[in-house]
Amino acid sequence: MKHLTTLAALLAGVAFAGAATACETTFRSSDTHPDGYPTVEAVKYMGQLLQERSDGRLCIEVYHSAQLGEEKDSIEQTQFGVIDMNRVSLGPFNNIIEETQVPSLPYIFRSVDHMHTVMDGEIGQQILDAFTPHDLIGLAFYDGGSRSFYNSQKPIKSMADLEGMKFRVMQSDLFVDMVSAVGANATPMPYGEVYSSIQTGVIDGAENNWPSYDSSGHFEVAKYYTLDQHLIVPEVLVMSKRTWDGLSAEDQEIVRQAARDSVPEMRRLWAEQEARSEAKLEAAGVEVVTDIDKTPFIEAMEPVYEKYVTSDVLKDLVARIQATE
Ligand code: GTR
Repeated sequence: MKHLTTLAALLAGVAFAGAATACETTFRSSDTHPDGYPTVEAVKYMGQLLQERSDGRLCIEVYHSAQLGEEKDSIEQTQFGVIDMNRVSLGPFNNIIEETQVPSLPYIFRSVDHMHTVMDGEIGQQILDAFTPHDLIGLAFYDGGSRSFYNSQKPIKSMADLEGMKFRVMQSDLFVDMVSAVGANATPMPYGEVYSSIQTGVIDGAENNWPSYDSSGHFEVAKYYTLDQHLIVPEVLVMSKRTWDGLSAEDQEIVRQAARDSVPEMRRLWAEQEARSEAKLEAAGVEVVTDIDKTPFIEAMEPVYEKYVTSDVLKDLVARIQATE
């Protein structure tokens, strides 16, 4: 019996090693976040599903920590097919794909639940489909929590406190206008440059969710965090259309389904990480302002909607999101 068990274990080991080395295709997937971050782990999980469902043929290797470049550049590389897959915020797509501006509008979603309902349904599918003419296949949306302002200078207790301050935003014109709308100045720059820019005083702060504020270390140089929650901008997992076109229809379906099936795991990891980061940073001395009146912020965003929601497609999307319960 003992021998049999040992033999079974050995065989299982051989089978596993066989599967691990049998990858015919390994997709290179980019992520700006460090190893262990929910998005990185969710794509690895998708890789496991893919490997299982393709009898070990299709694999994913996640290049975390911006090893393949900052988001804007890595998106171009994905369009060219140099990078196979990319997990990115919708923000850096705003200047390229009009439809991605809608879920990136400040205060468009009433809550994370509202965002999930919208992005899991027809509207989300319409936005995923909008990637195709830009040489990308939209596979699934991931969570990015809600983003709020943090800075190195002072606690922001009302919109007036933001007057004249300088904040980094993602490379999207929409976010530049969003910051101007609340009376501050925006500097678009890659994520990797934010820490030193705050440290050297080039900017006063930035805006992000709890897990990114934590993992980027920005809290070390900007300890005032105000939960105005101006954005609930989803993140997206895309595949290069070049890579996609090289797959059989059957493999395309396996990829699509594995991406979809990684979403619940991503949301589980996200919820855990959000709670962990919040507790960690509060213990580290971050000063959080929670009782902020969001109404003036919401009202101030009207010119942003007027400037960006101009085409019929976007007007329709905004109206449908607002009508979604
Ligand atoms: C994070 C997001 C990243 C990146 C970053 C940023 O929340 O997950 O994809 O967009 O923010 O601000 O650049």
